[in-house]
Amino acid sequence: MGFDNIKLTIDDNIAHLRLHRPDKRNAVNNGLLRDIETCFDTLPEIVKVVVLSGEGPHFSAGLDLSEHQVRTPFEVLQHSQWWHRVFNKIQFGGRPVLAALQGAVVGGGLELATSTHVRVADRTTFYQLPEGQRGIFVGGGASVRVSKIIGPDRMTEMMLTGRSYGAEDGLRLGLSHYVVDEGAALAEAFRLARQVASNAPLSNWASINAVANIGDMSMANGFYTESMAAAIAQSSDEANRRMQEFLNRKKN
Ligand code: 1HE
Repeated sequence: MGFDNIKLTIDDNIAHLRLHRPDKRNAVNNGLLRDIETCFDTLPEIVKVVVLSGEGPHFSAGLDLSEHQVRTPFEVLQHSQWWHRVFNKIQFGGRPVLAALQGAVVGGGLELATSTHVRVADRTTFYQLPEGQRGIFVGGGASVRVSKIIGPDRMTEMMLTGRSYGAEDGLRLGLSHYVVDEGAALAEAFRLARQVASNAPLSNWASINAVANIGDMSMANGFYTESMAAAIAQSSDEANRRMQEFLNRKKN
């Protein structure tokens, strides 16, 4: 399928989705959002894991400000809900998504990055929520996702002061999971993607869906749901096979 704003390649069981508006620092316009949505809607069955990256020196400059137009409150609400729908497809689509980050991961770019499951940042990466300076508010999920990662208190401070956190700060805060040398994020994301793809698909599914859902539950509901997910994963043929393989492995 041809896309105008992304490049998609599939090699073996790993899909590579590249945001492809480098001249505009991969700012997210409607076309780019639509391409991401279509891509996740139509990934072939063989794809087990997705690597998401941005072409050029920046992962994404967030919302495309040149598409700004005065909208009614209802139109803004619907537009924001579209972003939520698309990013939910990334987070809950059933496939692990790994992001390779560099340069700006700001505003909607940070909202996009935090909908992925593993984030590898090179040392040029910086995180920022400049919405306050632009006179708007987040609308792509940051007040849920970023706030869960760094805490509502720190997100409020980040928005008020417009401060920028570097890759190492991001590691401390949980925005980055790995920090690597400049230019090395994509290779590391692919190395990790191959490792993730070798897990049992059911375990990956539970790691993505069960953990996130349980995080929103009461303790009692969380424990019950964990037991249900364990029951499904642990009673599978694949779990039996993998555990037997481990027990029967030859020790040198
Ligand atoms: C853009 C955008 C954009 C760049 N929308 N066109 N996001 C922001 O407030 C971030 C705004 N951007 C920046 O701070 C900087 O561009 C960067 C730090 C990301 C990169 O700087 P630099 O020096 O490498 O590039 P540049 O010269 O600033 O930009 C290159 C081109 O990209 C230029 O266009 P040109 O036609 O003049 O070459 C810029 O106009 C264009 N560009 N960023 C549109 N964001 C669901 S709600 C989410 C709310 C938000 O995301 S708010 C945060 C918006």
